[in-house]
Amino acid sequence: MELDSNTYRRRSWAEPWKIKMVEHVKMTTYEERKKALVEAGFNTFLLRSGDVYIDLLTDSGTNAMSDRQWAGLMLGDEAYAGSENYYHLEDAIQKYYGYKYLVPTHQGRGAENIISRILIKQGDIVPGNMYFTTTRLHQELSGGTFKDIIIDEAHDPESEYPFKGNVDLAKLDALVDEYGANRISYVSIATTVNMAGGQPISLANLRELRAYCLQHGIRIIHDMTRVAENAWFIKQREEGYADKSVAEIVKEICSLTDGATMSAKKDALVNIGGFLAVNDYDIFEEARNLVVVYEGLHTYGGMSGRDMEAVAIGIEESVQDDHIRSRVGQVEYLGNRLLAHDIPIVKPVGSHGVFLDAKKFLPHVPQISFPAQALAAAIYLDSGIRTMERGIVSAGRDKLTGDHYYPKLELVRLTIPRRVYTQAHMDVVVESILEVFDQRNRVLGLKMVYEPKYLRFFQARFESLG
Ligand code: P71
Repeated sequence: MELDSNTYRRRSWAEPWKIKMVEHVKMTTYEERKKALVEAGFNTFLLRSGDVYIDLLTDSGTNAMSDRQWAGLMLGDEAYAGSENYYHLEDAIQKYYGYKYLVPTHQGRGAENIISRILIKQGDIVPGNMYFTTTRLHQELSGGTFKDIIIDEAHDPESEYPFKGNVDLAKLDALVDEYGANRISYVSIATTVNMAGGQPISLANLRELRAYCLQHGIRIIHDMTRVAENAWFIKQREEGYADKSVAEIVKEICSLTDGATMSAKKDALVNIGGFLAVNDYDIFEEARNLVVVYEGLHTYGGMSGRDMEAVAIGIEESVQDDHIRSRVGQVEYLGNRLLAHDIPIVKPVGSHGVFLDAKKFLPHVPQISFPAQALAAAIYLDSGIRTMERGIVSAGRDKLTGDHYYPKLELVRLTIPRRVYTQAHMDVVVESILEVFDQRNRVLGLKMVYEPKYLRFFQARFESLG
């Protein structure tokens, strides 16, 4: 029998790897989980991971490294200065992202601190496609004020717009009119937009933004934490990109920006690491000077040589079409199964996780009783699955009025680590969410009893209202 040459084409998003080593996970009883949850003050950040069955807290630093990356660790050159691995990392960043100069940092927020200190002056405005917690805090600590210029669709969980990470240029233009371009430090562009549910920006929108910014002399700083995932959505959804590789699209995105902060703990498939990359030599020089104050020498930032090697290899693996297809495919599998049961989630399904709409899930819990925090606690109690609040607790308080921000999006994030869990794990997650949905009337909300000053969601403590 003659087989058509297409017969062997991979049809499913099935993983392009097999498992060489396993890590056992612990199953717990309801009583054990209840005790752990009370001890953690109903905050999933405060649970011990030994009490967690499936850990969907974050995709940050929770990735499984490949055999090539583990082998790379053995090539760590732990010289204090000028480590060979620094040069490998520099090569990878130039080759796959196209940025000229590299300043390594211990993780993303290290790079955010440095670039904010360099580019933001007291009283400046920093527009961006939605805030991210650590990014905005560093902008504020440097004297800046973040302004959201993302399109309105991004704040609507029901909108199926394919590029909910896009910028509304009219919103940016209004800021330029009001404050003048010279008070705008830079435009902060994230790929993909985490707090909107892992939503992408299109290349058409980024190109338009670039033209506008060039005209007004405004820089674009790229939060490239999940750039390969953003590129995959462009390949799937944007006209003219179906035949381009993810690697080509990633490079094109980067080419439309002036510099980038990166948390390598996400896209780049490692457990720790990050960097600042810029094209302007003067900014590089200043960053290279500041990094020795906050992170470490300019050829390691906060990373060991072996960490830098793992990042360099991870960057290369992260832009392979097969890898990204399966990574996003798994997230979509989970999202589509929940949608089939009419569970309210942010649509379209995002790149790094599925986001439950807590306002719709628990309509009887007012936002001031922290519905997303309460829902994350209920899911843990049901099954030992750990998720993360991305709502009013994460949003924090307005630095001027001291009042809570009341974000439109009140979400629970089921974040999928890369190359870690199986389809069967995703099925267990669906079972648990359906169970909690059936019993949602029993979830009554929480009261905050301890509130830290910075990034309160990490360590805040709560008590149950019933
Ligand atoms: C995530 C994280 C890690 C995190 C950070 C803050 C609160 C809870 C969890 C980190 C990001 C990110 C984007 C878009 C910068 C950072 C900071 N995300 N930009 O999603 O998603 O990077 O953690 O390496 O410092 O769980 P860093």
